[in-house]
Amino acid sequence: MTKEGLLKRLSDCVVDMEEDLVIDVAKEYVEAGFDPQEGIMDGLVDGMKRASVLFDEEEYYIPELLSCSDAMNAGIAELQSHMSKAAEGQSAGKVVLAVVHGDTHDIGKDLLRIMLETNGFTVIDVGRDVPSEKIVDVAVENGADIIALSSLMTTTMPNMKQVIDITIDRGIRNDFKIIVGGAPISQKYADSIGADGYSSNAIGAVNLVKSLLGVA
Ligand code: B12
Repeated sequence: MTKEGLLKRLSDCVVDMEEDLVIDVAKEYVEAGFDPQEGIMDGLVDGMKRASVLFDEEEYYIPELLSCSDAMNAGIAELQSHMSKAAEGQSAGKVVLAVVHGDTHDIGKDLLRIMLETNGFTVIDVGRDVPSEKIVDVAVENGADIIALSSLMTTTMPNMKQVIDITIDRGIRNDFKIIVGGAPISQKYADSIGADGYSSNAIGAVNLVKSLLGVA
């Protein structure tokens, strides 16, 4: 089967909630010699995006979405096992990653972690629904280079600004580069809250972190 055909099957497995079949298709995809990272982004994540549209159209509800994300995660685990992590002690930089307070959407965050780790960054994943003070505390404790914030809801977006404001109040704003992302976020919004960068997707986020840290 062609690469496009296999990517479409990976995407379909997520939409159709095929948690077992997705593993077989993922194996077939890597055995055919195709890039696992592309399999994640152009196959599995594409499926999650299609599922999101069905949710918006009220064809899928929360239980279906959760089954789709289970299928996506099963596929990611299989593809990730074929992606090499950078050797220990060779970290390209330290990223503290969190979904902001009030928000439990962590699918995008988890993807970001995988992409950053496979590109040689050390990621301290603080989780989802994390109080702003805690995110800053963890960044300070770990001497982070980057704070990466995710928000999927318009109601929780202001908590990104809250994190930035805490670093300003504590006089440590220049100790970190702060980047933001998530479906409702835009470059304009990132600029308006004084963030150092924004990207609409996980691969763009890796390039953003690389450019902010001057890593080739
Ligand atoms: C899946 C989903 C869920 C799942 C979440 C499962 C999980 N563990 O994450 C479940 C079913 C549990 C859920 C629950 C809820 N959800 Co919901 N959910 C979604 C949905 C359909 C898809 C989100 C998703 O996972 N996308 C796929 C991932 C891969 O994309 P992503 O997260 O955007 O991440 C990518 C980029 O944005 C970027 N990125 C992400 N973070 C970052 C960070 C940085 C630094 C950078 C650079 C880039 C970056 O890279 C990622 C990979 O490419 C969205 C609709 C949508 N269109 O987004 C609604 C949506 C976000 N949910 C919504 C709502 C309202 C809720 C609920 C309140 C319940 C409800 N009534 O539906 C609860 C929220 C509870 C809470 N307090 O958090 C609304 C939010 C509306 C708003 N106010 O803005 C949305 C928009 C649906 C809608 N149209 O109404 N949800």
